[in-house]
Amino acid sequence: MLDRLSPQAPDALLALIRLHAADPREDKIDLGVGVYRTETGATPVFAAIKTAEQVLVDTQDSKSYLGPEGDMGFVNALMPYIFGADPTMGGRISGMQTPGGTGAVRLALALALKAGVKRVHMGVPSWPNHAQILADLGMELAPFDHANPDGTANLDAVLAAINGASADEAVLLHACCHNPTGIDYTAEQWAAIATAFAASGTFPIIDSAYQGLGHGMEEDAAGMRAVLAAVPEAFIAYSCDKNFGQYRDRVGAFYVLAKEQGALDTAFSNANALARAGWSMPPDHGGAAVRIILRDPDMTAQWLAELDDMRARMRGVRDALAQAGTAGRIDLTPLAHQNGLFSMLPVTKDEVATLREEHGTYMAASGRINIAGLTPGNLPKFIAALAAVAA
Ligand code: PLP
Ligand code: TYF
Repeated sequence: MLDRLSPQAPDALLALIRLHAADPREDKIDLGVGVYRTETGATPVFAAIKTAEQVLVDTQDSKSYLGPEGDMGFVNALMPYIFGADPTMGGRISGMQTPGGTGAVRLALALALKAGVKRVHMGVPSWPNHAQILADLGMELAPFDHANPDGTANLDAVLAAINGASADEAVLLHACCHNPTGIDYTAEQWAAIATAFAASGTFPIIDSAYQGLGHGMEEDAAGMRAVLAAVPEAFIAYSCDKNFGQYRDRVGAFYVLAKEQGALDTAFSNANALARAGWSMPPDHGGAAVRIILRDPDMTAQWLAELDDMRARMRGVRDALAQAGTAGRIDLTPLAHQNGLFSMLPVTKDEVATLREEHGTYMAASGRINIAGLTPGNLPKFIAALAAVAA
């Protein structure tokens, strides 16, 4: 039977991890997979998480099953950070825990499919897994251009998608720190997007995987909140894997905004059934650590300070790149106005290969770089390599 299977390409981003690890050059530079790194290239566990994990070890008295919804203390403690001062919007938002943001995106799209959505409009390029999950669910992807050639977000394209979508279609947006471009909608653009969703009745699915890595926890949620304030219904897929540094512990949540409580209950009875058929229950540890942090003011302050440091360091790298001006034909100045872990460089696949082979500099074939892979130590080398290759 197994001979009926054909080999599949590995995840290109995850494959880069191995390629980089196998490179013996000491001055190699890893700008591949999206994890935060310090100035010394480390991806440490947050101190606030370490403290919370110790509390968890000391106080957890059972590892018995919870349920498909996971740790509701975690799910609810996050809500003020995501949704603001009225975190349930008058009892219209509820959530459940998922295995990472990936599980949340999967659940959002599977539930949309169950509710009759067959086609999802999405700005491209996007995180590659969005398209893979849609394909796996047998849903159609209707792509539009996320950005204009001048590096601004393409408002006309997203408005056309929202206004043109039919009742069996949805529009998927990144809440902030767009992966892979770093190009986010401005506040004015979000306002126009919210108005279009409200007027058209098109269903919004919002993926928030990087809250706090752009301009701040509140600032990064503002666009999404503008949409939620304007619409009757929406799905939100959330990840804590970047803003709490929990990557491998797979911490995420799925939220639904509905017209009223009865609709929420029905939505979650369906979401629970989908979760049971997929992973049964989410892993507990990382979500429990987040809950412990968010219920303790000191740990919360420590977490927010660590997030501030991450954000400031990435801003510093962006500013340093922009100050360099150009590298060869590449204009680096737009990177200062982009957000989060990623930006795209206008390099060819061949140039990406040359950067890797001749300069030990690893990035996605698309030209996406992980800003946090750059440090004061390797930035001059990176700019020189880029100038040499993209002459
Ligand atoms: N959504 C986007 C846009 C992402 O870039 C990622 C990747 O990290 C995810 C969701 C999934 O995150 P997680 O690692 O929590 O599954
Ligand atoms: O885009 C990235 O690098 C992150 C991490 O299948 C990631 O979002 C990459 C691929 C993947 C899961 C997470």
